[in-house]
Amino acid sequence: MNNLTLVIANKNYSSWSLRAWLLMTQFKVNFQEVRIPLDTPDTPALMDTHSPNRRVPVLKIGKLSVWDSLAICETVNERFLQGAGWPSNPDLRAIGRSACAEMHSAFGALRQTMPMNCRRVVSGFTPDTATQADIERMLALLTACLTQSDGPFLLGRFSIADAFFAPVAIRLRGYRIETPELVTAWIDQLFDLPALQAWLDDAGNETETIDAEEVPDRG
Ligand SMILES: N[C@@H](CCC(=O)N[C@@H](CS)C(=O)NCC(=O)O)C(=O)O
Repeated sequence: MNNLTLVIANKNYSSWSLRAWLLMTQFKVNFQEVRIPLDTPDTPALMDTHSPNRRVPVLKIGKLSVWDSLAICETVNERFLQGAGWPSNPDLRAIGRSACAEMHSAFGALRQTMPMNCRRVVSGFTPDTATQADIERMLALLTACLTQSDGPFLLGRFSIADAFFAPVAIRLRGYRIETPELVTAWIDQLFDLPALQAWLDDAGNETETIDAEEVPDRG
């Protein structure tokens, strides 16, 4: 057993945790998992124990803590995947890095009004104007990646980009957003991965509910 521990939150809700977990699981990196349920009286103390910024995911490599999902994915790629987390084509790598950076720094409305919720399919969801604009940009970005790489994953083979956008795939399905054929095929590919299925199964078995993350059905 190596000395890697990935600290995550609820699998049902934690989109940031999913990114790091999916990359490591799909690439068969051995790690132990520590789960901190969000929004409980114990959450702040547990976060203090495991995370320098009270957020997860955190990857512990021996005494070293790496926080933030993008930093974790890059570190895992560098230390454990010999670079296989990104495609070998430098143009696709640059596109993938741009896409992940955009995911990290934008899409605020989509994140806020369409929280990831692995257990739910929300009916009657109508995006507001800002969310609709985020959805349109998202679909354009996903389509551009799939067109440029020729699929079936965003940059060809499964990469950090797919790990990063997996929560988006879950949201697009979960809020019943209409997607172009190319994007639908990518979502199907992702959902077919045993690693993602394992995460979804675990999420389905969790018992905690966070009301603020539960978007009501509207018909
Ligand atoms: N940009 C950070 C965001 C991490 C983040 O916001 N994580 C949430 C869980 S999804 C968290 O730890 N929240 C702490 C809390 O709600 O107490 C990343 O990419 O890792």
